[in-house]
Amino acid sequence: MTGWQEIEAAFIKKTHFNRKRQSSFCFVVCVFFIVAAISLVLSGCGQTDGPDTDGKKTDKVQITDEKITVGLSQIGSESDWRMASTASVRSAFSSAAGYDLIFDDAQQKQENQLKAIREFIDQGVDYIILDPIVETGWDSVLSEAKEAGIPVIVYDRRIEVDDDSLYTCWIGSDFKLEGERACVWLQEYLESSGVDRNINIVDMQGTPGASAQIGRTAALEEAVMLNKNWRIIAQDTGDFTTAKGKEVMVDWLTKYGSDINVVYAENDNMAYGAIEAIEARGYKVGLDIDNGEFMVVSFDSSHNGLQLTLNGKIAVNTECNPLYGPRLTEIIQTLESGGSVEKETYIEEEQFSGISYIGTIQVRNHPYTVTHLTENIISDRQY
Ligand code: GYE
Repeated sequence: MTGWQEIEAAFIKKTHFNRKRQSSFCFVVCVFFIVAAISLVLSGCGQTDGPDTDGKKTDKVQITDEKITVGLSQIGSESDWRMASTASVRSAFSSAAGYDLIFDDAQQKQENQLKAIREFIDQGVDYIILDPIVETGWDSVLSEAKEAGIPVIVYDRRIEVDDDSLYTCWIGSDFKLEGERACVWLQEYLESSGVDRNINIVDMQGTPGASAQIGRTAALEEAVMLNKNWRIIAQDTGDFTTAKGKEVMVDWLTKYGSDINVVYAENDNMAYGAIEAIEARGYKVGLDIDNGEFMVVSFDSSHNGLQLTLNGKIAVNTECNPLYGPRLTEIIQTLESGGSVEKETYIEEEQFSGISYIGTIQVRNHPYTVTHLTENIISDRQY
């Protein structure tokens, strides 16, 4: 250890609240070097570097001692859902609300998320917030965060780690339940409209290994085991994007054509891509499977997704709520005031359809309302 490192080690104990003291120490060191006119240190203290290396985008933020510094690792900007989620966290973690938010967009790459988290640790942020692209591969980096005494809050998608103490809490959706609700609705619809035939389903999956993909796919696979005339004839990832969704659909149309009855799109953006591809081939999307229409089932319930649901191009849309900003600031405020938070919190979500006669469905012995969509519902929504 160098002399400075020894003094610093004595000065800092590795607890979260001592991160502030670490910043103070850094400030003292900076003042010393300013007086000594060492320009390298002058430029390196008190500011995040925000490099645009590897195409990664990190905000440049002036870290201050008065505010709570939050490093947030966002997955990317692949979908309407993601954009709404980003807008929500950016507005909740505003400077006016007392936060210095360092927002990093990982552009759909886990390696960028790992890099961002390591930068947050180096910068000595007060909290790390992570929406993990996939569930696995976080043990080492989160051990480093724990070692540095920085609490980690995980939201939306989940992580799978050997040691649960590597993160403070998780808040997000029950993705499997979302899928189950979609499948039970489909079952009810087919029964009530007297469709009695083999149902060929194509499963357009989200990013492989993402909780939203794992849960929604698992629900469909289970439903297919229970409904003897359902078959999954193809399964591939559209990576939660419109462009890839379209690409995958084009491929399936070439292979299976009008044999496809249901497109189970694991998010709205892929549903948009699928619908574009189906219509471009001259097929119709809608609810009339018996007359050759392709039924599209989707998730998220974003504005555009709901508009398509109202128009009958998406048969049922199971909501996934992206408005995490206020939920996350509430967690941080609780922790700041010394309170404790639940380790896991599931958020409540809705389900929408353009048809009115399936008002309630039973899933896991629990009644869930299916909201009959109207223009007003769509225009009143925040995302
Ligand atoms: O459904 C999809 C997005 O993780 C719940 O990711 C989120 C999913 C959402 O890209 O649109």
